[in-house]
Amino acid sequence: MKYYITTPIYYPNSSPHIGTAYTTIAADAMARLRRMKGDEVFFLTGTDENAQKIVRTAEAAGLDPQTYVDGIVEKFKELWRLLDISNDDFIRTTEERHAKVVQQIFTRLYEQGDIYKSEYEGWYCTPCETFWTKNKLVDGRCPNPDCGREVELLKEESYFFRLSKYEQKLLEYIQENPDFIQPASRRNEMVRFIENGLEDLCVSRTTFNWGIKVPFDPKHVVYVWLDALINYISALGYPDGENYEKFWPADVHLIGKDILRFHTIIWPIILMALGIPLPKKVYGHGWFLSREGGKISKSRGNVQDSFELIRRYGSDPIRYFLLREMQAGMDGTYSEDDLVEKLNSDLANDLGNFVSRTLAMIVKYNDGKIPVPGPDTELEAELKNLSSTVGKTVEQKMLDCDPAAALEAIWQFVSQCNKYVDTTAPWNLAKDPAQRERLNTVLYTFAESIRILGIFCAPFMPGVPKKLQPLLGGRDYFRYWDDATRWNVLEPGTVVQKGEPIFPRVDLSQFTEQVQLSEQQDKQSVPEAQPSEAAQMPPLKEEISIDEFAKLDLRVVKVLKAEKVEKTDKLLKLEVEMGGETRTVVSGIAQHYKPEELIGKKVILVANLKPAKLRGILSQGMILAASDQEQLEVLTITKDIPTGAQVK
Ligand code: ME8
Repeated sequence: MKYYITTPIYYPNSSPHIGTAYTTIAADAMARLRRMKGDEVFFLTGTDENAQKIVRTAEAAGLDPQTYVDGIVEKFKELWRLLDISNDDFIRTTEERHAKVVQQIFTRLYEQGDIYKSEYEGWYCTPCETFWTKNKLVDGRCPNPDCGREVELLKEESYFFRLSKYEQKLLEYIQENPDFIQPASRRNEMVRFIENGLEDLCVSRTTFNWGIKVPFDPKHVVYVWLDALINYISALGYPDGENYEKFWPADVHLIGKDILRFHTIIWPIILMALGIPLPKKVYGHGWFLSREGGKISKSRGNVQDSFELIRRYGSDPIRYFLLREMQAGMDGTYSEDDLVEKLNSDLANDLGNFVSRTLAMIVKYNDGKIPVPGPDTELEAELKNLSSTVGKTVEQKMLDCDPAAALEAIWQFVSQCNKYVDTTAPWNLAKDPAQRERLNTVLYTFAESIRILGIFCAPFMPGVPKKLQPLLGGRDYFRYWDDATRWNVLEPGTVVQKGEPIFPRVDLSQFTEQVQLSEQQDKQSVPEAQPSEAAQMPPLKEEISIDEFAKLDLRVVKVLKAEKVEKTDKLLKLEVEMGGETRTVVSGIAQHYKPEELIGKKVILVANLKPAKLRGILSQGMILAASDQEQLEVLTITKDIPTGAQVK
């Protein structure tokens, strides 16, 4: 079987971010699974470089567009490398192999009468690279709900593409091929849009010259969307390349919902006009939103440096979090807090602990050797059945472009594995020599479950099998998907290693403290050698004015309740009272105070600090404390000053 999957080609107008990364990671997981199933896979990604907005951004950066995009494209490639993206090709629309196909197609469509010359008078949104008619604008601005920016009036000679001619044919195609536009909710949206009538599309520009020239009329450059969509076949060597023959039509174009219209109207009509088959599926997934609610996007400026995130957590946890968080047909929410929480609960705790504790038991009870198993009981049969159900579910869910559901199924297996440990209680079996054979079966089942988990995780977190391989004796057991539903693969006698935890727990505060410290250090001039006592003192911060200080709202509050935050060593959850109002505050003081020591104390709260979620708890402010590296003391008020009083 062959499998061709694509991502959008991204605009290299700024560095890639988490949202962009989602589509690429999801496509990568699908491609990896199909390869593990033995399919011949072609996985394509790339960059969309001939956009007007690129010209503007490059100008603003004082660079020519080519130099500008060359720099950003390197960042995309580097990010994909760091995130273990296994693309087979990377297409850039400034490459000759692409431009020549676009020119060929443009000429052909012109010659057969599907493209004609006329004059365009209307509006253009450069950030969206979209033409709009006046009646579509909202308050004179871009009607795209995620944009709403200013549009520009264009009046220029242009070529037009006869979308209207194909309206009925496209509608019929969509009705007859329900799988073509997915998820189904998005299909209905597109059908309604087409039924409202398609207007011919302006497909060339004359007011700038960055882009692919219309070969027979070179003062025109081809409209960026017509140019970009063609990448899906130019990369295969259309019209006569070997890969084109082999891989077209694509199995899936995976994209975000923002660009569904281009992919399910303009693109199929280009293909219909050329008389070539349509892609089997266009899947428009939701967006990652920030916790405040807006789409994570370059223009909103709410993106976190992806390279820094990888430095902090590594590629696998980021891949896991993004894939698990975006439920089919919905938007997902991204925050670093939630990422850390998932890493600690699902990866360090559920998966990582299962691996460490079971390997430790093989080491302890059988000198690290995988034993010869005895007969199965119902417990083993149950685990085996589940592994084959999960294997099938994951395959289907990934064909449906739903990695979140696939991971959910895998985590049912993880949880069943943990239950198996608790139910079989090998620590009791080990005490009774009569139970030796049963213990061997259990230890053997542990090792097999680890092998199977390695296969299940491989498409989603390619680092996991690499970590497990040396622990299970060094052989690569993780290449074929179907081996996950086969048992008794490991050879008894194989020596396992306990190793380091495959996913160590992470505390977000370790990074925020690091950042604060390095920011402070950055602000200091190079320090002279200092006397030893002063060297202990953290450097002083920049001077501020009294007005800046006055912005801080410090208040006296009373601690009503205090408890440890589950699964953390450092955090206490406090309930404090301030002039009749109660607030929840999460504070990193658990190593210095028992919860009961704080109850009834009057302490000082930074009351106007923006609330932040820590371990899923909304913390509404911060308690003041003095500390050095070893000790910490919460600042308290000993006189009878009422809560709510200001600290100045
Ligand atoms: O539209 N959540 O490029 P682009 C999820 N060049 N996915 C997101 C996202 C978010 N917050 N932000 C971006 C273009 N994406 C055109 C495509 S294809 C022939 C031309 C992902 O750089 C999502 O896949 O604006 C979205 O469709 C794509 O990035 C847009 O990338």
